[in-house]
Amino acid sequence: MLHFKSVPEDYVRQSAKCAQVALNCSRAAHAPVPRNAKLPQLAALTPKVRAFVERSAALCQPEQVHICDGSESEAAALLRLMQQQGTLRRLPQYDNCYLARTDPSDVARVESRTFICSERERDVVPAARAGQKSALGNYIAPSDYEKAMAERFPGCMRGRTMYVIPFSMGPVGSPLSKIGVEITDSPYVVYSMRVMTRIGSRVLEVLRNDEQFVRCLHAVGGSGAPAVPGWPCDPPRTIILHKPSDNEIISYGSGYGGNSLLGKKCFALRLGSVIARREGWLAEHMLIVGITDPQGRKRYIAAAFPSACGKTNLAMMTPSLPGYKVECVGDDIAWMRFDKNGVLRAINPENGFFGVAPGTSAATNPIAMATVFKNTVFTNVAETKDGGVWWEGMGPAPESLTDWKGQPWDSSKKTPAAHPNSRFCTPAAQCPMIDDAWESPEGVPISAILLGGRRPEGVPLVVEARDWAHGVFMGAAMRSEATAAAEHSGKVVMHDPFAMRPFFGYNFGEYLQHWLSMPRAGRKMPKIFHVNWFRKDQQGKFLWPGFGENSRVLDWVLRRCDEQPCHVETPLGLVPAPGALPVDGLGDINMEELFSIPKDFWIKEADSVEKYFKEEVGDDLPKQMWEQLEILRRNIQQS
Ligand code: OXD
Ligand code: MN
Repeated sequence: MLHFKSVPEDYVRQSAKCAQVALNCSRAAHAPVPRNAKLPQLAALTPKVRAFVERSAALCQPEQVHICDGSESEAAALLRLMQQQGTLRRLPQYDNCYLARTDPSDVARVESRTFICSERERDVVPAARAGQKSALGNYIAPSDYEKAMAERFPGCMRGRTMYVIPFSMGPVGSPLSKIGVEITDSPYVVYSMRVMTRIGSRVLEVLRNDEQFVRCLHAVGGSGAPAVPGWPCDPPRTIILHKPSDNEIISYGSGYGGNSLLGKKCFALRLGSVIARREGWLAEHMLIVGITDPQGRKRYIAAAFPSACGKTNLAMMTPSLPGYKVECVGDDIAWMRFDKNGVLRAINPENGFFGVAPGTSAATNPIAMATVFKNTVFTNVAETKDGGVWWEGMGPAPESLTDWKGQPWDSSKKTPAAHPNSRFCTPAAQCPMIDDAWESPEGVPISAILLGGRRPEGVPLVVEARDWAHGVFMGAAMRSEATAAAEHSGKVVMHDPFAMRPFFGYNFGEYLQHWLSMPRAGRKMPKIFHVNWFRKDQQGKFLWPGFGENSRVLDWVLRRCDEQPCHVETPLGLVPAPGALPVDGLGDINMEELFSIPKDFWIKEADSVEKYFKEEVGDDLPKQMWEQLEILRRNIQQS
């Protein structure tokens, strides 16, 4: 619950009045909003939403309150306002595209300052880390949670507009969707939430039938003139708090990405995973794609890769194998639930792509390139002289550029022109290969689940799990090189189980138990595979071309889903039988090295997984995971 005891009743009443005239206020203060803009009145809010808005206004003391209706005119007004404030620059090269530059200390998710609150630490942190820092979830006690809020929120929106964003994760009204209300003082967040989720009056309508929603309170913080014009923030005091028991998310100090677009990681994954366990489904860091084979059969797969490991590229893949077609349902998050026929069905709870820009090019992801040059906000990419964008990996650098910090840049510079975690925020509906069923309320049927990461050494291109429990073990044992999406640096290989390490909303041991509990009579369990597009040879060269050529791996995966006997057993699981992976036309692929299972490497890998399980999970690790580790060890020893 928010604290507002010390705020006079009067203020609450006044803020309520404010809401009713907010658009008029903002018209006077900055952005002109068309007169015909429709404003849902505060009085028209459901009682719980209204109470949340009033309490938040009383706490944060904004100058005015604006309830977002999600209209086009509202979006246009926000864009005008942000250009006036210096948050966005229009990019005249493209249609309705904008560039934002953040404060250089507000560029990525801040995992070290992201916490989950519960009465019992064990709800969040596995047994082995009781009272210590855990790699699998930062715990905060309720009293510290309250204190963190009390130190930051009172009066933090003075002189600013408080926006109220009703949003739906998933198609509005779908039985698989969930609703949130984000309160924020950042117009950039409002505009981005409009792209990444479904917002506005139609969402409030759904709330009229069911008052359940997740309360999300976000403030950028900072006072006085911001260090970067149009980007107020408070990096030293940034904090992201989740209280699953109260369906509450609180975020202060950062305006960027998963720290501030609270529907994404905070709701859809951290709170989502808690809700999913409670209700018997799965909220996962996974892309979803539809694949049509040359016979015209369509199947869907979901895939969990850590941030910046090519989820968006796979989700938008142009398959190189003739006769195949890939269509995109989502590139980051999947909510999956078994239906009454025992089929696992997935929705993408998002409405847009918040993709990593560097590395995206006509060669690596032509579909993304065909998607992002209209109606897009780019953040922290470089700008060309003529009002276009550029990032590392897009193609040859234009002669002169302005880098992500607004400084002149040319290729002699040692620093990158675009920040490695620079992003495009673009509507999914305009992706040329968006799947026809991407907004289907019942979700798409999932035939296979892929897990993977960046593993330069030792890990084969593709391995099929022998059964569900083995697949869960593969997910638990996942590791990957660190990425720029969070505040880690360097190329360390980190444990990242299920690509969810930064996103678990509850005890990881219980999460594994939840996955293990999925098989039931009458359920058609998807097959689970581990893939690694990133294995390198002794010279540091990738052994596999990746991108569209990954369709060759998908072809094998789908044949295995049909139970075709195109596999052989290995100590790690099932891999393609010799000749079963179509590599014709690829030139010299060293299949032996690509699929080799070096004994020394795997002994060390098993040791590292054991150490991780012991040090990070301990007594909460389901015993099936220890059994699977033993099977792995035995298989490796005998190989
Ligand atoms: C993301 C991430 O932004 O995983 O999608 O970091
Ligand atoms: Mn992600």
